[in-house]
Amino acid sequence: MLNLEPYWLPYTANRAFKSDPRIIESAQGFYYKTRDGRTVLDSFSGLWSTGLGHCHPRIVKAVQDQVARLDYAAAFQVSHTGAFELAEKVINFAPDGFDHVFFTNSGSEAVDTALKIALGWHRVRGEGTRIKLIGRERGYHGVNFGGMSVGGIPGNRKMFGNAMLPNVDHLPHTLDLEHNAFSKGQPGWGLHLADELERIVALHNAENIAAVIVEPVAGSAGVLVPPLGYLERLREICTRHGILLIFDEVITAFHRIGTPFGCQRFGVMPDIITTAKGITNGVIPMGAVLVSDAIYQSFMSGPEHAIEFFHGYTYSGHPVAAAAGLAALDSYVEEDIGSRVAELEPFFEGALHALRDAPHVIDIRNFGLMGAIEMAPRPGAPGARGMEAHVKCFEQGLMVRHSTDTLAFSPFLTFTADLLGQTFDTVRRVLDAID
Ligand code: PXG
Repeated sequence: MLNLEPYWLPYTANRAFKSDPRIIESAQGFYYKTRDGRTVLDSFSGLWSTGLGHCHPRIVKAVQDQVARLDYAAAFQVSHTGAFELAEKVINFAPDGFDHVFFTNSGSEAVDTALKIALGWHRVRGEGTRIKLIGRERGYHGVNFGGMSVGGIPGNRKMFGNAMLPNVDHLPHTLDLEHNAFSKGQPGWGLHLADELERIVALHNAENIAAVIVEPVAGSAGVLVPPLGYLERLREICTRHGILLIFDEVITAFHRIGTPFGCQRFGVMPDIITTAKGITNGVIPMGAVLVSDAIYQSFMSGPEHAIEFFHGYTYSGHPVAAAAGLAALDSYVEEDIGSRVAELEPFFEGALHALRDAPHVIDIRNFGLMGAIEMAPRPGAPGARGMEAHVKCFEQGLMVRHSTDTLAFSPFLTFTADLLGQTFDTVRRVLDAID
């Protein structure tokens, strides 16, 4: 008997889970195998992480070889080949203007690292009054104190309300079902919400503001797609006021919305990019922060023997993670993943929006291979319908992600139109069956 009690599961209804556990034993390609021997189609690529498929042979081999050759190398004042090779590959993968990579072990750490880089950058340039950080309502930037503070999902904040970083403000989010429900791709309504940044700048004064951080497409909040022109407007306002723009691309990088990084699809370049997940195809934990040469060089002052940025993790650039990253990045290129996503996107959009007339559905949103179906909450029990849909889908052989009453989809980048059809047939059956 497996003892379920000692493990405190993350972001999980522990008591409900332990009375009806869903335990995965193995995975291959598009499928999980459960402990009780059932096969489950994964509609979420792990947790937005495993776009190339589970147990990708090239990545598995790279990890196996690496762990037997160099399991770990001290990360401070010493390094190893793989970290440099991966940094170069990430830079070649990224848009022009990103020249240096700081490695972390998760998206949360990438975000807190980026916020510290932003604060440090202003300070080393003599603008140390710039300490205010601007996030956005319904944004998700991980669970560490910086990311939690700039994040804007109420449930993630309420238990820690008074412990947040103090110098933070938030832009409004851009979802308004009255105006942009059932938009396919970018909504035409909502550009004016970017101008709220001008109001925030006027209130706090640009000289006090370090950075604005947003997800190009908000993932965790249930796929909130930026209105047409919105990201361009944020870019323009940040540039005008000397504020750094950080794109949190933990989800949107590595072809999730088609291009290698999400910013390329929108044609809007931030100053700093955070990423994680797809960098190793989710196989070994890793995150990264990308910056320009100008930002990096600003830190490269003072005596040469002195540390320039007092920040880093024991496992920054871990050899096994780096090996997984190198294999994943080669696979994105050699398997022509960008073209495959572009081909799949219209099928995904069609299959998703075909559920518009299904019971409970009040909105459907999509961009690239990110999609969400929002259901009306059950009166007096928000989240109950979403949880039931998740459990019922799992029982019917489909792994679906839900947050409160929104179902989110992150199909494999190499998925097929047939399997998309199968995915949404199951979802429709389940929506038909639940109250
Ligand atoms: N930023 C963004 C934009 C994210 O999506 C993080 C930071 C934090 O990453 P780590 O690696 O610390 O978890 C994330 C993570 C969901 C879901 O269901 C989303 C995330 C993680 C797990 C589930 O939407 N995003």
